[in-house]
Amino acid sequence: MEPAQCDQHSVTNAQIADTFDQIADLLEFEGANPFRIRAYRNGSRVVRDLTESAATIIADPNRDLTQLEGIGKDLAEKVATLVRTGGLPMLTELLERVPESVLALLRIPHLGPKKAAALFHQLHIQTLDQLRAACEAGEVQRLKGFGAKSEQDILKGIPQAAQAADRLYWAQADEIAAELLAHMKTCPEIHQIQMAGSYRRGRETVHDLDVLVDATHVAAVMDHLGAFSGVREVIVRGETKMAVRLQRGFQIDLRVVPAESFGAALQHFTGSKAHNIVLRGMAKDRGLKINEYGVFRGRKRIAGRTEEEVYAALDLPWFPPELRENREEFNWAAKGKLPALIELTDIRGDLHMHTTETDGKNTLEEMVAAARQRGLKYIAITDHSKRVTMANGLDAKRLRKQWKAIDRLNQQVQGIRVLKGIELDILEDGRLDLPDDVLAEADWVVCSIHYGQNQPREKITERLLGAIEHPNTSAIAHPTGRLINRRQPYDVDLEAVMRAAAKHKKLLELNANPMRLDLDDVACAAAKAHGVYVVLGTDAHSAHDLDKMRYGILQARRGGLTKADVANTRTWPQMKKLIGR
Ligand code: DGT
Ligand code: CA
Ligand code: CA
Ligand code: ZN
Repeated sequence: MEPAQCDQHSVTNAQIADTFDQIADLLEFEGANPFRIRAYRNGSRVVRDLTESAATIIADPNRDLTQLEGIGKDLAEKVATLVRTGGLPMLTELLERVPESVLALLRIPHLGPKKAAALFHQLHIQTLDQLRAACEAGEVQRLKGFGAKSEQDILKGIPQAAQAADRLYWAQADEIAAELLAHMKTCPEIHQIQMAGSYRRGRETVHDLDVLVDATHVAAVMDHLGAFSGVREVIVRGETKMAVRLQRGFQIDLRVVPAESFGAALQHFTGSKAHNIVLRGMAKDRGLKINEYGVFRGRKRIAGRTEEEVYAALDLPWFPPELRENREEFNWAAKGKLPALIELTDIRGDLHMHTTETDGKNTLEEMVAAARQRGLKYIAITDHSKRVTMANGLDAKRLRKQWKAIDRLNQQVQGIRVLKGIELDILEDGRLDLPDDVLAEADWVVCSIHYGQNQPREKITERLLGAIEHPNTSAIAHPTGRLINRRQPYDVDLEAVMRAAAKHKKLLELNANPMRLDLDDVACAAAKAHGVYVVLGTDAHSAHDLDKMRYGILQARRGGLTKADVANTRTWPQMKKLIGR
């Protein structure tokens, strides 16, 4: 078979967006004009969110990318060059001045582009390892603008930056996986194809994609992978195994297996390692052997074609991949009680979203229409309260005005109920950001800590407990404040928070934003054990952000949550009862 032609349409929107992001990063490192940097970041978002391919729009003589908001003449030309040639001279020039590896320095918390540039130009630091060595040798604190304290902070931030360079958000991996699958499916030699690894298990970050193919004509499949437009280099190509690197270093591992081993290989390469170790032990106990080729008694393969058959050979049920972490899954299986994990279609309402009144991109009316279109039965509008000045947070007067608009809207729209809500800041001193009489009028009050995140554990915990004990609150948003790959959770006694939430019938959020996913999977399981219901919210800042619910669903499933464990699978009246309102 011929490898896929590299025609005009092979550069995807995500690749264009990634290129713009990379340019923005490099420009930022060089200290370029902030407006110019922002133009690339905006352009990246616009292209990424397009529902049709940019290449298609360019190919159409009657259309023009500059018709899109956020895409000017300059960016439109760059997209055209990318589509035409697959590359961009501007990026090549930037990379001649600044090696790509220095961008890792920008991922260190609080190390802005200026300081990163100083490290690069004055100490010739290009990698995180070199930076660590320089910190340990005390060279960094001698630079102008740095001190002993900032040297310590940098040293502390290096592991997080290293992880960020190494692991993509699941949502980013998903974008790549979708493009890769679409490409691979055009290869007629492939009988079955599946993603395995941490991606299939729905982990919040993914190091590499493990792709499994059932085919007999191995070379054709490998040629086809090599022709994927994102591929930058082939790392290895063997008999059945191939690994390629994409732009920005992300790796894809391909394995080609025969049909009789496909299920065994899928099981094996889905992992996790810890889950597989237990399986090997169970096989041994039964006088069997399990590996990526099948389950064997002596030399005889007794299973391997499907995962179901592989697990059944060990008297086990098929495990949803999200549960395969060797936490509770084997205990549940032994009791015959695997939980029926929650699914996206179980969700009836979304209780965390913003509008143009604060930092959202779409109006109240647009958010309601988008929610309705997605089949949601109720939503809460939860714009920021006034403490969040950066987002133009609402005071009592503006909030009441918004609620009036919601009352009017509820009389006009059919099929969806709009709740009067607020994302209420828990202030640094523990007080709530709006007066009690306002909160008493709300349908839904979700409380957040946005400021004072560096306070000591007792103080943070006390602030959250205060919010939970308040009679007019409903839930705690993103309860640990972490940003995956960027910011550690604040120091909080989650046990105490969960006990209080159970006692006062308050909910804890699982924020579905792929950078938050807060509570995480382990904390979701703990909440359930404490008898606390979890509420899933997208924290949407635009209409299409409402689609992020599925990321939260994955994390909830990893936490072993069922439909019943998640509050907003209920109708709003049922849910109100649940929280005793
Ligand atoms: P990642 O890629 O770090 O996000 O996590 P995984 O779980 O995808 O890890 P990966 O890509 O190294 O391996 C995929 C699966 O293959 C893993 O979950 C278990 C299985 N596996 C089989 N043999 C080995 C082995 O020798 N080493 C590792 N690391 N995994 C193995
Ligand atoms: Ca992997
Ligand atoms: Ca791998
Ligand atoms: Zn929010």
